[in-house]
Amino acid sequence: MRITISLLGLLLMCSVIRAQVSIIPQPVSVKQPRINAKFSITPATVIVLEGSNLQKTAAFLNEYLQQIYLFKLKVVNNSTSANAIRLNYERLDKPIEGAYVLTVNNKGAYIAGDNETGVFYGVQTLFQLLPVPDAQLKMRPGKLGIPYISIEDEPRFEYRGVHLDVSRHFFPVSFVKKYIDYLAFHKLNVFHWHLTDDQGWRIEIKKYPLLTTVGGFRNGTIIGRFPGTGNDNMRYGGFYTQEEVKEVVQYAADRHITVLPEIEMPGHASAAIAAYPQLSCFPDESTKHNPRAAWSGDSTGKQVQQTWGVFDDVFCAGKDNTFQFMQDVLDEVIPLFPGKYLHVGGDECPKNNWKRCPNCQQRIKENNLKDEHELQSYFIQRMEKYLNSKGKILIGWDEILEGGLAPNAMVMSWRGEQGGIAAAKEKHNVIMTPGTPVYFDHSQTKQEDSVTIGGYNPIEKVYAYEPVPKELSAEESKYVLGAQANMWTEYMSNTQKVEYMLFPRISALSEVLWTPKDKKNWDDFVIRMKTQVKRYELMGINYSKAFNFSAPK
Ligand code: TNX
Repeated sequence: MRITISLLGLLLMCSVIRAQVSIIPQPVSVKQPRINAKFSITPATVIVLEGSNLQKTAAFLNEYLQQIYLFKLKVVNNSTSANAIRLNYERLDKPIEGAYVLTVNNKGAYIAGDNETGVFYGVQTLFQLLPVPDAQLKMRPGKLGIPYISIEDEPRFEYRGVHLDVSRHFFPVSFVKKYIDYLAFHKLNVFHWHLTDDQGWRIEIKKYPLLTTVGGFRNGTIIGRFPGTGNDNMRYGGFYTQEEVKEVVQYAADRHITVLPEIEMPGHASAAIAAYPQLSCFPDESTKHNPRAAWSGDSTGKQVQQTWGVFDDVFCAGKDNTFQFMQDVLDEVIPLFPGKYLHVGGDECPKNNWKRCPNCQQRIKENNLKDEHELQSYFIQRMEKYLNSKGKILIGWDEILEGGLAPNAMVMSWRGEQGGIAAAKEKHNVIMTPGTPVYFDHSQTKQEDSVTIGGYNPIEKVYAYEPVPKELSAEESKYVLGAQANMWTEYMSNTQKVEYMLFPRISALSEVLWTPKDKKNWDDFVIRMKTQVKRYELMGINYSKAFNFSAPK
């Protein structure tokens, strides 16, 4: 008992000396003076733009202050006041993308990035130094005390991604923007937008309007876990116009996030085929669906799928029309996305149709291909040539290794890490997205109260993930550009569920991707998460409570 009391006293003393800061992801270096001094942000504080092009970043800071604390600051170009937050640049000669320093002392707050992204991240960190009012916002401090501190920070990996499948379920632009905000808050920088799949084509292509008017809608959806207990018999769908896509891409760019579009080929093509049956090896065959799953409406002809899984009706690799179509689609997609990568899927493409398709067999013969796996490789390589000629780098799921990797392709390793390891050894860049532990469609608790796809990826497992496999040498490890969590939405029909699956695991992921390996510490993370959860509540986020960060250890 006595020990507990004196320990408590010691803890209290410490907290007098140093305010507990809870920054996620944990920065590279955080130093606090041994005094509990604070700088106060009040409505009289000014934001000083000492560097160029920082108006937007200042506006973000103001937006946040307005939203949470109901006041905004004046933005000026110079001031000698100590009641100021200064935004500037440092190390312009040798910049590290996203690096920044943040200092708070008797001269006010100073944030300097190596570039604009760095300043933006510094501001994200500043948010986390502010006191967190309670979620009901009963008490909004008019004076925001932030502790004296000195932070130096930079990301561990250059690729820090989260994906969202908008085909299985469709989410409005407003939610996609929110999702992007969540990434930005965690200093993540790639939003992988999975735009096409068997259950819906979600991006407007002007040359092929039926892709969205027909391929963007299905006549029903199975109820419950596959094969389901029935079909809801409700027409379901939606798509993004090119104008909306541009809006999302700009919104992301303003938050220093690149949008990586995925246009699936040659598999997961049912929705495109429903719109343009000629893209199939067998245009006259009706769409096959699993007889165990209930079907809604017409089951003849080509149909958008109403259930989940892998389907045989894929893009025909024998017909030149298919390639023309794909190129036309890419011609419209490429200008919408300024990033250097374009994802072409390449996963889960059954070869059954190609085996019995005379055109595909002819293509195999003409090109001296060994089998249908090499035909898939031919398909991807042909698309790669096209993308490269337009200045884009092709990304594919790890199946693109089968039958020979396209020469400049980057690989997303999802079936474990083996594909990633093999690709890195072949000197190809790699993004690690292994199902265990970074598939966020898997359960976070063994007793989920709604249906998930299965699996078990609790936050502890996500936190413990190390993206660079032991099997790689130091040289080979350089090819691992980062990692990504994937959000497949078969069992997420609404935005609340997506948030529930994303949070709090996204916070753990951010530390996997940002924080130096030797600075990661689960116990410390748990302590910081207590505050992070309050921020979730403040932002009105629906998060999973599977892990209780407040429980005594
Ligand atoms: C596999 S990961 C898929 C997706 C599914 C997901 C479900 C990948 C490249 N393909 O089509 O939605 O599993 O976890």
